[in-house]
Amino acid sequence: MDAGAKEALILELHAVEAVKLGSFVLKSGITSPIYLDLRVLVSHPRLLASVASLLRSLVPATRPYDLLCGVPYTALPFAAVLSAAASVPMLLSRYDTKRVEGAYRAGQAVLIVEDLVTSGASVLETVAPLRDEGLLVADAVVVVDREQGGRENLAANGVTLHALMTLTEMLAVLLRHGKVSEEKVGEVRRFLDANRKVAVPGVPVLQPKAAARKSFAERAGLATNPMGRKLLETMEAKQSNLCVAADVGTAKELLDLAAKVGPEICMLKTHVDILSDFTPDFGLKLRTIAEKHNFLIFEDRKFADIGNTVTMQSEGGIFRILDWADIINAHIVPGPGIVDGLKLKGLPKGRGLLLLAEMSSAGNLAYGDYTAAAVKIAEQHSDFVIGFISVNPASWSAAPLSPAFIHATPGVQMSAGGDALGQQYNTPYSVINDRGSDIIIVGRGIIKASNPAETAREYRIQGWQAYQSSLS
Ligand code: 5BU
Repeated sequence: MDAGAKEALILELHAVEAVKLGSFVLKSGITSPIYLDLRVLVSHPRLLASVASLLRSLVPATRPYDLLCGVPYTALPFAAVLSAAASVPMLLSRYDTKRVEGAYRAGQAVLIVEDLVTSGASVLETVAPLRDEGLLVADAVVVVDREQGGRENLAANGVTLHALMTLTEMLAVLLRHGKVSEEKVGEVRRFLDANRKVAVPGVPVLQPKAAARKSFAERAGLATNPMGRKLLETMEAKQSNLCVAADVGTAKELLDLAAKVGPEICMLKTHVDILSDFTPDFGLKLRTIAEKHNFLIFEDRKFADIGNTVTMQSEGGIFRILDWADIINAHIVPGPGIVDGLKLKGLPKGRGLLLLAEMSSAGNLAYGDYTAAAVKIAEQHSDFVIGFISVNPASWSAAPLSPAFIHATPGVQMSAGGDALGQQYNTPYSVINDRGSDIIIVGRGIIKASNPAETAREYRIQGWQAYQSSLS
């Protein structure tokens, strides 16, 4: 939505008294100096229709949905108006009976419609019965994001929030138009700062791990797998928590890139199966560069089969991955047997394994119990598993994870955003400091830059500064 339309909408919401100032106890139990009452929109059908149509425009065309579901009660008319205007059928998700009313088939995608999000608890209450019926929920549209942890709580549950506006944006417009005083805005800002993370019962809250964080050097001493220790020591020695994703089409380009970014990185990530000119000496050539610049090689093969098959896939074939990759990774979908299979040949060669506990792409299914299962498997195999592919490890369950485990996070660029195929980007600072990860994995942000070596240096500095500020 452009700035002019947003401003007009905010002023209209104010005119119909949807914005109330005073002292209010919210559903989550906190007392707020501002209350947004979007129920009043039922008395203003033209405004209701325009809000519904704006909500519809929030969802990118790349994220199609089959059904709509409003969160009771305020958003039900929003969803109904949107449903009628867009000819998209609607469902009712009843939190009293936990039943879903309306016609649907398992596997259909449902867009959640909500008026405002504080902690995200109401959205999650609505999502649960839908998912129990086999429906897929990846997106929620909302009029106002109160910026109090809802976005993060929802993301931790696999739901991407799309908001028409934030509370901060709303206040800025009202202040500019003399509808609220500076003093009141200050009060609301202080309130927001003090209540950035409203918990949802049963949902882990985003909590920077700053206080509990140990340095990479200390953690190297705790590592049980030699490759995990080597990675942490390399990070400390090079003052780098940057991994470049070398997603180029040929071995020649990859080796060139490795030589250029080598001094800046702790690890180079490869997808060997995208190289059109792969030859068996590729591994040796890459290892020579890795030794020269002191970085580790991570083949992002994402093994995903039964133990017996992955043993063969990792050791043999054309690529002979275990001959040259220091670190490999695996999905946990097949269960712990996949780790046993990879360990069989990988551990004697001194390799390390990262488990995919989360993914960076929109609508992915690795969250909640799945992430918890990855942690459990890692703990049972801490001789071989060195850590995780993580997106928001700070939001994982309360049980403390051994500091020896390393978190590596893809989906990183200098500014947040995404690509046309579902990739979602966070900034180095957010990934390391807010989300509690250790390593930033950067692909196109570096390899498509006009000067990859210089850009890698900038990312290394950003990543390292974020790490340092998370220690203090
Ligand atoms: P990008 O160009 O920075 O978007 O590249 C990201 C890289 O990380 C790319 O090689 C992906 O295959 C890889 N990746 C990812 O993006 N998201 C994930 O959840 C995992 C890997 Br696992």
